[in-house]
Amino acid sequence: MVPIRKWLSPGRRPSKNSGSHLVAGAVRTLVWRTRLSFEMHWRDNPGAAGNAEQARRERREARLNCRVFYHDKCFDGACSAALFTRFHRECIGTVERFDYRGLVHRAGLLFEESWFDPRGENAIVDFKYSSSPLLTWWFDHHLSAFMTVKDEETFRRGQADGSRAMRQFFDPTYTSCTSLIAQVAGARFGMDIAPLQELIYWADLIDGARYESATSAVEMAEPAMKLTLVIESAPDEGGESISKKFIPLLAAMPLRQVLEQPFVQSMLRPLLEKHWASLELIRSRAVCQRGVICFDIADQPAEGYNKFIPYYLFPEGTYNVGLSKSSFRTKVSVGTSPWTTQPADALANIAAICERYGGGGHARVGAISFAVDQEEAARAAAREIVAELQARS
Ligand SMILES: [Mn+2]
Repeated sequence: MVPIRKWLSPGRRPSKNSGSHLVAGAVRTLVWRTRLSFEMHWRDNPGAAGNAEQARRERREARLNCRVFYHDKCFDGACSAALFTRFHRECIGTVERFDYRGLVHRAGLLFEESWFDPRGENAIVDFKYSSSPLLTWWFDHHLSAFMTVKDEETFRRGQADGSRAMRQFFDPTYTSCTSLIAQVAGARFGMDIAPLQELIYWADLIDGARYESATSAVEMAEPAMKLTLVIESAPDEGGESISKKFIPLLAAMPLRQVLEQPFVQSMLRPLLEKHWASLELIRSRAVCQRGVICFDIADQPAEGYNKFIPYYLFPEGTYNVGLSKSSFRTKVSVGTSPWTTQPADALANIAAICERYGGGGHARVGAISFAVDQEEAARAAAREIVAELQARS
């Protein structure tokens, strides 16, 4: 039998001096008496109470769960999970609870079948497809969305026979997964997405790295920029990424209000201090000659820096070559300014340059990793690449 003390929880005990609390106290006594009579009834008819208990358990289990897998430590990933949840609540309504699991890219299997909830719904947003029959929802905009041919065939079959046509959506022409979900929710499910325009705008801008200037990318004046810094760089708490804490907030309030949350402010402060310190360090080392910005900060190990800092310091630079060191590698980073006025066909292929030194990347940015103790080899490579890029101008 439940002890009476449990019903009269101390935190909710009415105070003696307040009139409204006297009323509350009377109501509480009434509730208490009703429960007491139920309790007595239960003792007299244990069979009836057993049935009631079983019915309660069944009701509880019938409240379905949706497990949402999302791209962890990514602004668009967190926004996608937030928008998906709001869409599901407003337009679908088949589940009562949502729980979230962040995913990161890694070698080997990305999903384990046991992660999917076999009785509720399962969703993946802003991350690769899974051909598990337990996958209900999927939204993605990455070109490399399918890990295997079988995965892609499973997806196409579900679209062709209509069984998943209104549950799984893939369109790599979208800049962010957030904007893809918004488009589908609005056009195909009738959701009012007008209140989410701010979220969609910033997810597109940040996931597409379409910053209007190095100043906006480095000074991070906009709330969305600071939120991205926290979501992507704040250290884990209790072995868990903090991006999950943002999901209930992102589609529920303006971004400025998310930023004002005390837990966000306390995580932001040390990250901004590190950011400004790395800006000053690079400022003290960097030079720009013949269109190439170069700097060497390998003597001050750190876990990364904002990659737009070189163009913030030298807006006239076309390329940058940086030598840095972290706990696990010495790195030569090579990049092209996103704001360069040079025609695309005149620009160097950075991936090809980095590949010659055992590194790789994309046409505009790339990197070469060296072992922590191979600083001199990394420095020599950086010097050669600077000379090669300067010779182009
Ligand atoms: Mn994305």
